[in-house]
Amino acid sequence: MTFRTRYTGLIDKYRDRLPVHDDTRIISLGEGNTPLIRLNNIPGDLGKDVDIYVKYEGLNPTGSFKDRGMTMAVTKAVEEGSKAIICASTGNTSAAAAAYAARAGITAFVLIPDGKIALGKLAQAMIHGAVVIQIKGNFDAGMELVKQVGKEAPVTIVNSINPFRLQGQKTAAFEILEELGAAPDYHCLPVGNAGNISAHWMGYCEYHEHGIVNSRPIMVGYQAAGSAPFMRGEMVDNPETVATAIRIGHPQSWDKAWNVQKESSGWFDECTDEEILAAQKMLTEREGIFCEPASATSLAGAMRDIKSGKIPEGSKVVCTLTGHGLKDPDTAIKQCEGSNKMLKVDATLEEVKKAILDNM
Ligand code: AN7
Repeated sequence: MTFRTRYTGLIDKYRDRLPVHDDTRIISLGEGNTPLIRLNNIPGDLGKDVDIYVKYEGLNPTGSFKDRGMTMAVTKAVEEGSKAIICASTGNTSAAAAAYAARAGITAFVLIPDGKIALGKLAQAMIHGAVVIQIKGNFDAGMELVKQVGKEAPVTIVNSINPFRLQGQKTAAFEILEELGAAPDYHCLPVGNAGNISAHWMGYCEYHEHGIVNSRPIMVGYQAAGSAPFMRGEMVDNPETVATAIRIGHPQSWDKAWNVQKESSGWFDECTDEEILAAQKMLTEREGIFCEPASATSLAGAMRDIKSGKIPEGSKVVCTLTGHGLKDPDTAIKQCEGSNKMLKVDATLEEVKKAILDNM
């Protein structure tokens, strides 16, 4: 039996393509290397001959794609001598910042919208020992405050306006290209600040420019209908959606994302909360894959565009599932309220047997 080399995170794997030095102390939790899962049942359900893969970023160490960016941002912050990091967050960035700061032995300050982040994410920020600053305002307000306080206090901003974040996140595109051996025809992502779609495009372009692959995908960004500035063509002041991760009205990577759309001949679209939740449920029930609501936006949009033929049959489609379903247990349980599969019976053989036979 031969043993493989231990996987030690994406900076180690892609250090030639990332801004680190040989002696940089790398702050890693083994992020990256997430599975690209081919959907078995949903294409048939849609009645379409398409190949759909989901990149399950929820399997990163803190349960979202943010770890890819955070390993880079915190590694560089520590290299530069920073003792504290700060971010505004709809939840996942704060969870990642808290964990990587703990790993590095520095302080994390996280600004979150009071009452509007999913329970799992709040638990993560708290248990990792971040200083949690709940603001009576939304993500966009928090982001503005972080930008201002970053000028006045000795803290490193680790939101995606920190360019090292996107450097780390571009590695997801590398992994997809390596696994598929070529670019997919379409890559669909949920869009909030639009950092991730921009980072993926950077990664695709980098492998293309270096001749490692000879094609690039069409990039498609889906937003939640109540928080869809790219659809409106302008900033949205009071974004609302069940997908709290992407409850963002003033995207920080606005220009970058429009460039991605133009250069890749892609498009933006929006999904209603109902479509998002239906896609989340379909993925759990039909494929056994549990992602958080925001993540299901990529699949919700892709399914609609596949059904309409905008994404034609014969296409190879990758949907990024940005975060794990366990991040938001409340919404998951609410989705199943009134389910006839939740039974309460007496603790007797007879009752349990009846419950089984009645539900076969
Ligand atoms: C699950 O955590 O902005 O378009 O503060 O958590 O790169 O912003 C989260 C964003 C998609 C959108 N899916 O990515 C934050 C935060 C999930 C997310 C997005 C987020 P971007």
